[in-house]
Amino acid sequence: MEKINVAILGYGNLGKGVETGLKNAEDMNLVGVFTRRDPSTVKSETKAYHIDELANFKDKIDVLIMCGGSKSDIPEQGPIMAKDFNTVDSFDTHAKVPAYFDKMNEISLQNKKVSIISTGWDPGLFSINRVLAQAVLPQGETYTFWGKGVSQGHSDAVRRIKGVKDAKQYTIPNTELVEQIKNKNHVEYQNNTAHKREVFVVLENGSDQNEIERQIKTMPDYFADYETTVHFIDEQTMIKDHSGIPHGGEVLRLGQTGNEGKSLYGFSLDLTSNPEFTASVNIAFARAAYKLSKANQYGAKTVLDIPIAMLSKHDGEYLRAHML
Ligand code: API
Repeated sequence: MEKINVAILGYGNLGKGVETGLKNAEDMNLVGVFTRRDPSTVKSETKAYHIDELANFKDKIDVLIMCGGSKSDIPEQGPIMAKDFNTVDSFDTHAKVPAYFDKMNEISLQNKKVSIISTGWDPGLFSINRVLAQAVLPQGETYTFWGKGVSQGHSDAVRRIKGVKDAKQYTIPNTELVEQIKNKNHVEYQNNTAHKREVFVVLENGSDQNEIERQIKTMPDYFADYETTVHFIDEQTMIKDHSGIPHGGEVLRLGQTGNEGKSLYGFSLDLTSNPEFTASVNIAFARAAYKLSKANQYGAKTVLDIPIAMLSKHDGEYLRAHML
């Protein structure tokens, strides 16, 4: 079987997760890990190369899985990489997805590439379920709950603030609202009032605690609209109490099907490792990116544009016989 050659750009938690996850993808081959750091300092299992060496791999990589953060890495790297590679990314700043899509679409179309943007679980699997639930229950309300868990996007955004050495952000849902919906009662819901955010920060020596707290709480797209609590802790406490990266949540839709009462649609995830699960989703979409490029279906796509069968390593005949 001819394998799909993939490469990883960025070797943080997500990049590591992709490297691990690829061990379960026998139809894929990991060409290498590419990094902005000195490759000799990167502790990957696969050979690491400097990002500048990507130019020598244009014909050797079928899909580049971009594992950087959404705050600054992906918006910068995406448009550059889409010139030379089919790409998959987990850009998760919901408010900026439409503009990012347009940019990636223009570049990937020009260069006959496929760029699947904003994969993962939210945006990603949750988005698919929001659309599905609304399509089958048009009379109703959709609710998304995250956590309690560590949002990589929010944690990364805090780590980018000057003076912050390390940070973890927990998203905490209002579980009373969840219970009410599960009892088939509609509730007043907005993302930012149905969740609180709790941030744990380790400061660099000499940084201004009040200023950093202000920057976190006023950060648009991430914290400004939420009730946010910030705790300053030392490095030891971070390691002892906050080493895990669990997450999850659920998409619920409560809808009226006719005269016979309400139906509850639910999709939930309980993740021990947010980055490893996100990576597994990215890998499945990398497979789809490869198939789309073979079918000359160029341009930017989101998870909503991809036929489900393209995510599977199995062909249509197998899926009809065993999965339908
Ligand atoms: C939160 C959600 C989940 C984010 C999931 C993923 C991540 O606030 O917890 O960054 O971990 N937005 N995009």
